[in-house]
Amino acid sequence: MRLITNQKTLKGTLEVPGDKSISHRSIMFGAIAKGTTTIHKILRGDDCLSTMQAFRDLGVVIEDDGEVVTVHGTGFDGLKKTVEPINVGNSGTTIRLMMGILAGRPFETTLLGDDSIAKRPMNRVMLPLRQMGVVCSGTDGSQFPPLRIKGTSNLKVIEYKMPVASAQVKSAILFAALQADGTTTIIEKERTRDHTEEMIQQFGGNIQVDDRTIRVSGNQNFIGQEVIVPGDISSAAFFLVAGLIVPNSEITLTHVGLNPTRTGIIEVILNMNGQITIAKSADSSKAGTITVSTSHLKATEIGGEIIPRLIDELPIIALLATQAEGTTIIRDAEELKVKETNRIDAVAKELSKLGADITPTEDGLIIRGKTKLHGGTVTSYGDHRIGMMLQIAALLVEDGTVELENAEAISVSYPNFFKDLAGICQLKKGEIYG
Ligand code: SPQ
Repeated sequence: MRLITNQKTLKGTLEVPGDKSISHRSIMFGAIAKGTTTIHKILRGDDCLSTMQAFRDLGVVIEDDGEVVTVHGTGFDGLKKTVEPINVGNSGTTIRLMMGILAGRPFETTLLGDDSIAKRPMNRVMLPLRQMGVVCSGTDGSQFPPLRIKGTSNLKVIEYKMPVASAQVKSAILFAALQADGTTTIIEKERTRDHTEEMIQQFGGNIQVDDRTIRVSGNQNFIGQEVIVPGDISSAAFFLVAGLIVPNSEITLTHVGLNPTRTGIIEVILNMNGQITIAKSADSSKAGTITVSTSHLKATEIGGEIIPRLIDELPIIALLATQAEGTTIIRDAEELKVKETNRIDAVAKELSKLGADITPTEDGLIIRGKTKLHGGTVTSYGDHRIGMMLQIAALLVEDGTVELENAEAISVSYPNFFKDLAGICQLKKGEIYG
């Protein structure tokens, strides 16, 4: 696909689609609750559609009138053995969180997905679940999907010190713990996104969180709720960076989720001298309006506890760093190697093709700025975030064209990305991308 290039100004206001992490979890909690859950502004990206289909396969009735998604909850006990394997497509969140939900169901399920899912590590979830009594394994005894998982109605409680900072692993253990007798304790390596903990409370359950220690008891009952999904800061990130690096720009993003476990990118933008203002919505302290404008950026160092709070934004932050004066260093981000693709290698390789000065390291990237970008042919490696990052990079290319291979991957988290971007670029009909 031919990308939009050579933009001299970006202007406008946009509401990005619903948060992917919260959309997945709202379907999951809707299903395991009793009663009806209505979900507004849900993300209808491919990943969340996979989660919806997974629960339909398990016998949950889910309606979508195009506005509101209604989940007729069955409780954990009402989930039924599937006839066919559950196909999670490209979605790591779906497969890992489903493992926790299935941990307490006394039947066997096969979980499979696309080529990328077949390479993502699952031992991080299987090891704690096996300690709880679940029988699970990957292909030929490996840790890789397709996975077979046989849950038990006698789940054991555990105290689990997490070896990786991962909200997916934490959430899988939490879903299993909710079906065990007694109290499970999880100690996080670093604090990660806490949407599962928040939803346990929102759906009427109890959970204790004391810094990195989380305690949750089993056999809790959940009641259906009304959920309004805030915009995804991980999707907003592409427009935040576009507004900072394209000349003569000002972009406003409304109703963006501002959960502190997700807002690391805002701290980075401020550290880099980015012009950014945030107005929290009166009705919700965890959403707000963000405005950015073209900025004279300086390099920064990113590592330590902030990493889980911006892990999915690191590809687009790397692009931001190519337009900052000085050397930016990203460290402690080895988790990037096990996302939809190896994001350390993909970012370094593809941005270098466009003229960036960027070196991959064992746990991050070294980016020297400021560089002028040029045209070329690049690939998303089937990774939505790499694809969107490359389109934002292309906006800066004055001479030549940029061709993106595997652009369709973007629909995983942002089906209308190109349409929204065309609006901000103020492209007229006929001047459209593609
Ligand atoms: O669902 P998936 O494919 O794992 O999605 C990604 C993404 O970029 O959209 C990661 F590739 O986001 C994860 C995120 O990296 C979503 C997530 C969640 O909703 O709990 C947590 C993070 O993953 P992890 O492995 O750190 O727990």
